[in-house]
Amino acid sequence: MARTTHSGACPLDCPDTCVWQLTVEDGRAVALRGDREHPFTRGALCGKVNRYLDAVNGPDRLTTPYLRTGPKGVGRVAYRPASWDEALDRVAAGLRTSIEQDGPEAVLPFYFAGTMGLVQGWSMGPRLFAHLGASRLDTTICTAAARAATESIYGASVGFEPESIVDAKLIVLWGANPLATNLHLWPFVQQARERGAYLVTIDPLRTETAARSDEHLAPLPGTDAALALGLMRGVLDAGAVDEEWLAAHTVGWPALAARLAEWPVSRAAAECGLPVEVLHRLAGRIATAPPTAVRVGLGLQRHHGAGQAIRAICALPLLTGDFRYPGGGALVTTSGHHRTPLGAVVRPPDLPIPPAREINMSRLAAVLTGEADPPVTSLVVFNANPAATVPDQQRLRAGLLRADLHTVVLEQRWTDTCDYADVVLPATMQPEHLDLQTSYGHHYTTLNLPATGAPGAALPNTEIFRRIAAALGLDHPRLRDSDEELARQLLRDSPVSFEELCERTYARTTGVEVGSAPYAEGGFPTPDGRARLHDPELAPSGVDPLPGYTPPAEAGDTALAARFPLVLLSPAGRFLMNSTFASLPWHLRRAGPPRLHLHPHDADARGLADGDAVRVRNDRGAFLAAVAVDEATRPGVAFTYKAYWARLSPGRATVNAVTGVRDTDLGGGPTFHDCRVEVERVPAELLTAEAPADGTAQPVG
Ligand SMILES: Nc1nc2c(c(=O)[nH]1)N[C@H]1C(S)=C(S)[C@@H](COP(=O)(O)OP(=O)(O)OC[C@H]3O[C@@H](n4cnc5c(=O)[nH]c(N)nc54)[C@H](O)[C@@H]3O)O[C@H]1N2
Ligand SMILES: Nc1nc2c(c(=O)[nH]1)N[C@H]1C(S)=C(S)[C@@H](COP(=O)(O)OP(=O)(O)OC[C@H]3O[C@@H](n4cnc5c(=O)[nH]c(N)nc54)[C@H](O)[C@@H]3O)O[C@H]1N2
Ligand code: SF4
Ligand SMILES: [Mo]
Repeated sequence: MARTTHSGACPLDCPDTCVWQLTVEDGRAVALRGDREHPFTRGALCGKVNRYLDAVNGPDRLTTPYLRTGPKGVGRVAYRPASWDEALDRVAAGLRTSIEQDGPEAVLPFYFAGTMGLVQGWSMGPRLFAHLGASRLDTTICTAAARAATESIYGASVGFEPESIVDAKLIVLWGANPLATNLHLWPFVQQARERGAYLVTIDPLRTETAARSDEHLAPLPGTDAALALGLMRGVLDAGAVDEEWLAAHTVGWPALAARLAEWPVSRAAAECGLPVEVLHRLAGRIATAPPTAVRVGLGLQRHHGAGQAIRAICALPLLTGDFRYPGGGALVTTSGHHRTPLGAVVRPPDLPIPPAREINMSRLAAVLTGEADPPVTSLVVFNANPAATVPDQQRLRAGLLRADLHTVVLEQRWTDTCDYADVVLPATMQPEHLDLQTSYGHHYTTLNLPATGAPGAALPNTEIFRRIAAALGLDHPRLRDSDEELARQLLRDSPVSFEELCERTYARTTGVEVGSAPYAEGGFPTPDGRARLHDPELAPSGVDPLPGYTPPAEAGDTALAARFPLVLLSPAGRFLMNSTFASLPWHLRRAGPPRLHLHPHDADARGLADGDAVRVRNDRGAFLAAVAVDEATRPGVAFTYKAYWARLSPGRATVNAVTGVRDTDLGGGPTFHDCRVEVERVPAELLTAEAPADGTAQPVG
């Protein structure tokens, strides 16, 4: 039996970007394990990716194109298999009709990080649509507020070197749950604790991470900016501001100091629902125990005030000059350290690119139901499953059902979104294609070479886009670049070459060394190298140039609270990865069915007990779940995990049936957690009722 081992990268939307070893036997992927040498992977993958081959070898892989023959929204019964030629003709005809009738901006590519691979995800697809003059996608769904906020204050999404967190004396995990979502950071955190570091987690929920911390602060959702302003004031009152470092390496400290006069610790404590002593104690620790490492998660930026919250949190360690030390400062993502020339790869100088409008992906439900003018009449979805993952699901569904909307979906398996497609095209998975990855949680670049063939007629996204270009009669050479050529273009500014990566798989590529303090002497990626505590460039867009407090929008709406008393959070759970694994039996079994976690106080007030079936609703829609009564949350705050599929959920709706389309104060990000609901008991049978096999059941809303 021919048995070979291939190193590659986990493609999922996770800050860890693990390097793995894949064993292939007779052309089939048979085993997967974490690379033992990689400094961040350290020999282990997470639980959900230990079972990644369930997804690769699953009987539900798409192996041929499909064309719709029946109504939209009823499921796979409305489709028939087709050849690539026939499918590509249909794709090209749909795109041509949109362009002829409403201009190229009527075409919208919709994609995100189903694969973090820069080749399959972010190169050829966006390039083709840019050349067509299609609407450009503003890819806001995950980190837009954090990106805008860190670009404002630090010049880019940069921060302390994550492996150096071992040198921190105080670690603050702020709106982050690494035991579920950034697992490989945890051993470094533990190492710091063995050396005496104190660990504080700030999260409205008592997550597995919060439970294993030395201290857990549970603020009211969406109030982090107030908390950060209060902590800054506490640090100032303690006389711990490093005036010299601030004067040398930041701008705007006098203005921010004046702002802090408005933020006595007691005001901040009242705003975020925490005892004032708790804030004093944490400010005292920050004042006296350098270095402090503030690892900021992405959960807290899914509130309306996210941009200001991230700016305020990122300002905090500047005040104490903590960036002077290895492992000191703040870190939201490492993305800004990786200098990939993505713009030039998507829009190469020799390829004509017409100007085009930009469309915010988080607003898709509104865009498809009237917000866009000219309307979007062609939607091409890849690396995303919007029917499950974007807010305002019912309205989105109405948009996707539009008879005049031509939808093409590139997928590995039949997702919720495929149910609304005119054409479904089968795509390859990571062991079957070439890709190149940086990371948003560490400093390494990884090459993933194909290790097996593809099932049936599945093709890499890149090849599908090259064929769509040809079907449209476009013959510019840049639309024929091979995957290897795209990888070489992406590595243009990298210290490592394609050949070296073929040998070594991964390399540290950012120039920031482990154990270093990259901003000890300033040198932030702003024009003058100084961090911006005051940013006048924000004023024209109506944003306060100083870090301030934008209260939650829906969660802070007291009138609405009378009808919808519960604030609902929907963060990531351990066993699913967005919606990617939510149709696989092992993963679904481990994750369990959708549950609504309620504090005993809120459960009692409604006469609800553990296991009861409830409808969770607001004016936008509803989903069904079983109640879990536990003290992981505070009264008035409920939570459920994101990422289930509507088609496989009771009532055919997910949590995104209740989340709304509303932008963050900065960056145009989504506000999934800024959401109010009420719950009511429904008959238990509703949770187990089988959806009709033909998919004709309507959502619960
Ligand atoms: N297992 C697993 N891992 C994942 C994912 C997954 O689905 N499953 N998703 C991946 C993706 S796409 C992303 S973006 C990352 C996200 O990973 P994280 O950055 O960890 O983000 P979330 O899980 O969304 O939220 C983290 C925590 O923020 C808390 N939170 C919510 N609101 C607030 C608030 O107002 N203030 C504070 N302080 N905390 C708040 C939540 O309760 C949650 O525990 O994880 C990636 N990794
Ligand atoms: N309520 C609520 N909703 C949320 C969030 C939340 O916190 N709460 N989090 C949001 C966040 S942070 C994110 S990042 C989004 C994620 O939302 P999406 O970007 O829609 O992510 P996934 O659900 O994982 O969908 C990715 C799809 O890409 C497909 N895919 C993977 N690789 C390839 C490939 O190579 N080719 C093709 N053609 N397809 C591929 C997978 O099969 C999968 O179906 O969800 C958001 N939705
Ligand atoms: S999902 Fe994250 S932790 Fe799991 S294997 Fe992939 S990169 Fe590693
Ligand atoms: Mo995300």
